[in-house]
Amino acid sequence: MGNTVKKKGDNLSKELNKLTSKIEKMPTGKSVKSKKEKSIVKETIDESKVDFASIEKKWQEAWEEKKIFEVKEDSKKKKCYVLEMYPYPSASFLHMGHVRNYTIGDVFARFKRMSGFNVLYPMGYDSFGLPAEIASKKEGIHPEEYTKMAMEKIMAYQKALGNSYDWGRTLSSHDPNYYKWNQYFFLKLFEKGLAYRKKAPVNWCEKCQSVLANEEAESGKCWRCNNEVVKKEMEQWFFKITDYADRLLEDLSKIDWPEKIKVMQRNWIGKSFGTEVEFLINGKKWPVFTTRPDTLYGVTFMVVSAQHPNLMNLVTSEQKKKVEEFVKKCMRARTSEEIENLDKEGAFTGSYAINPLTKEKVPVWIGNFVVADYGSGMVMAVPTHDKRDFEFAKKYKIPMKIVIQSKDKKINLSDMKQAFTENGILVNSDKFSGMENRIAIEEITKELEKIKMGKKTVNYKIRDWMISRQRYWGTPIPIVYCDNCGVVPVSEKDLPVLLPKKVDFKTSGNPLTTNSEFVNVKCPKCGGKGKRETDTMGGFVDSSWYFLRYCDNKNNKEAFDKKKVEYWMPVDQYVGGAEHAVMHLMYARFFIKALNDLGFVNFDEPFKKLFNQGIVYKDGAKMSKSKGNVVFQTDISNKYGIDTARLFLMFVSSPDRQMEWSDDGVEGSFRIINKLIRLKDKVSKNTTPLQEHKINNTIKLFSLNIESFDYPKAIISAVECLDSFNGDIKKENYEILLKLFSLFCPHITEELWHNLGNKTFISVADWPVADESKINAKLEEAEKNVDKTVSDIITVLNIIKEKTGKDGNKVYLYVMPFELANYDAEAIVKRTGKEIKVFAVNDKSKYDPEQKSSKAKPGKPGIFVE
Ligand code: ANZ
Ligand code: ZN
Repeated sequence: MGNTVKKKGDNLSKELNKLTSKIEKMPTGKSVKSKKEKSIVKETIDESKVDFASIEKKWQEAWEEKKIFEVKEDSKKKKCYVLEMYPYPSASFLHMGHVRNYTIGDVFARFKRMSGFNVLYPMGYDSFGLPAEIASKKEGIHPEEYTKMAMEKIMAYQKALGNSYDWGRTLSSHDPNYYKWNQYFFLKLFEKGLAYRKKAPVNWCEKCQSVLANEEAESGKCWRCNNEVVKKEMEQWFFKITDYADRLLEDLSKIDWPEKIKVMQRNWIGKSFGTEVEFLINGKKWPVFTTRPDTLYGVTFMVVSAQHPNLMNLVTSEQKKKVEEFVKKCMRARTSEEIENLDKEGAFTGSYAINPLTKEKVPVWIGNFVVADYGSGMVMAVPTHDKRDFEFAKKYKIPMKIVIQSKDKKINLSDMKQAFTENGILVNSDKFSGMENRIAIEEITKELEKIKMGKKTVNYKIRDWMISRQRYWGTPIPIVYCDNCGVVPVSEKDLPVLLPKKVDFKTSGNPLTTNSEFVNVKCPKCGGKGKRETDTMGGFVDSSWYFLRYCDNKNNKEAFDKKKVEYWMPVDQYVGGAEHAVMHLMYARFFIKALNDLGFVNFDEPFKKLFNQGIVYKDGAKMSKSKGNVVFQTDISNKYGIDTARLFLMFVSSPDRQMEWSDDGVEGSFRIINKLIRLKDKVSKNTTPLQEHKINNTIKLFSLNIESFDYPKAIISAVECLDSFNGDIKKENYEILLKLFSLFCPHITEELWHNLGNKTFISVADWPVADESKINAKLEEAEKNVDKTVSDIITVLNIIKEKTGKDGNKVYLYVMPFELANYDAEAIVKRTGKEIKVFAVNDKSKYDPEQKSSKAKPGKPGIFVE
């Protein structure tokens, strides 16, 4: 990944360098070339003595005191809900990756707010989870203290960013006022049969007698004792997301998300149309799922999963030992990625299966590449036309048979190097031979249906959502087990089931089981002895509806007021990492659909638009504390102020791209801000058509680019505009520039805005609207021509001086007749210090002793100097 990082940011950083080097030269008249000179520029900047830190503090306090970012429902105003995925509060500083992430959302929220929308932009904390629990096991600090401390810290750092959050709406998932409603919704789903219990494999350490999270079982070893981790079947709670598979798939068309995320969701749902084919093994029917019934005549063996529940029914006594050894080998916990890349391995069961059409007998193997819980957990293997089967057959020298022939180049068993997986014509397939394989898929399925040995079917990859965690730091599942009544839900009036504070963190198992007062309770139904469920809910339950609670975070009667939620929802712009493409984003979509069915909300998709920010890299690796390659928020803000960090991060690369951090660019952004500050001294009453053109054109470009998240382009347009002012700028136009920059640099622009005498806040000022009638690209063209001509005149003057030792005094310009208006003699006089006369080339009365007018070209006048 390291190599591609640079490439992507390249063009933009070039652009940035070009722009900021212009700025380097302009304000002080010193160009920055050597290191020595660079320090001169630093000194001049230091001379400006702008105390960024106190400006930031002043305006952050003023915004909070005046509550300018707090919002209420207002039916007369169009709403816009901007949301960043709420963070896990870890007790560490924010680094540039975080700063970038939060700035992306803030810029958008500020833009929408100034554009007249009623903007809901909240922040809260995903404060349940494993790290706090691990910290308490290691350091003896209670997860609650740890979480409180971490939240205070992260909030302080977030506030220092100057983001326009409505801090009155904050929430944290470990707050009983929040998780009470997790429990409430759990009960509602339970009533509907959408929450249920079943056995499922967990990571298990035999030595610690404990369930492990995936994070604790990395590379198959227990984090505590380094013992091998195995899979163990245990009762777990699930949400029935599979009931919603089709809706989750179809409704992707309703939402405006990056296509790559939609693709990941589609793959995760994994809807697959195929055929179920029945094979007879020892007189019993065993179904297999195939998407390629057209290859049925080419089946030369069967493969069953090592975790298939009825596996042992297939194994003959001679094969038992070998099979058991192999199954044990497969017990080790593995990630799905590991399974993908595993060498294909297996063992023979001793049994044979009968092909329903050919009546051929083929051997049944066990294989590590067949998953137990997809299809039927057994496959019909066609090594000639399936990659995995090919590998397996080669390894165990199982015969093969070609049944699909290529239309282009005939394939032969003798020189086959890989499976032929393309379309073709059936061969060796009895009455189906000669048929196109796409058609044969249909025809062979029909034949199977006729003889009652198969049928059309659909399979999904998605599995029900396992919410159980054998952990302390999460929402207790509101269930009691009673010997008489079985599984009994806690009644609603007894919610919340509070997480007890007193537990023993030294246990290797779930600390929650150590508090007997919590565990031993009366059965809610019969009053007899009961035991509480000690599993807690995984954090994805918390994050599946927190955005609803922001709409009404103080409600203690309901999870939220339906009207309020219906005003604000759905989220108009969601911002977060692509790593959440499937889990969080799928679970939240499911949860909202379920709440919709239960009548809690009247919409069925939570996030209308999604934006994935790119990752920040440094020295080729993702910026992270564990890698030790972090640049902290304070590293930059202490030196330049947070506005510089924000501007730089949004400028240097498009927010959806990954970027490589570089210290160099930061100074460039700092100079932009300083130029903006200095321009305040040039504020006047005067303007020109050219100035009006530039300002209005910039408003237009800037707004369009913010709307589409092309932040660097927006900034480039504003910086170019800023750059073009070497003389006066009309006050109103300067204020417009401040408004544009305020999205990225909210503190310094707020300060400058007030310096101009404004009593309101720029942060909630009206967004400027471009006056199209003042946009005239010709003016800009003309300006460029004058620039070029001035530099040509200077060159000519220098040549004359060199040749004759004399200074020229009078300059005559000959321009195309239609360009006459573009050459403002007065402006050229100002810039060259010479007397200037401008003629059209066809002017009969022009003074032109050396016939220089014949050299004139459009955009390039002839020049004569006396
Ligand atoms: C015979 C065959 C011949 C297949 C061929 C493919 C190509 P998708 O599209 O992902 O649904 N399969 C079925 N159940 C499986 C399981 N539990 N574990 C691993 N593989 C399984 O893939 C369906 C195909 O994956 C099925 O079609 C089956 O192999 C395999 F030339 O059947 B096929
Ligand atoms: Zn009971």
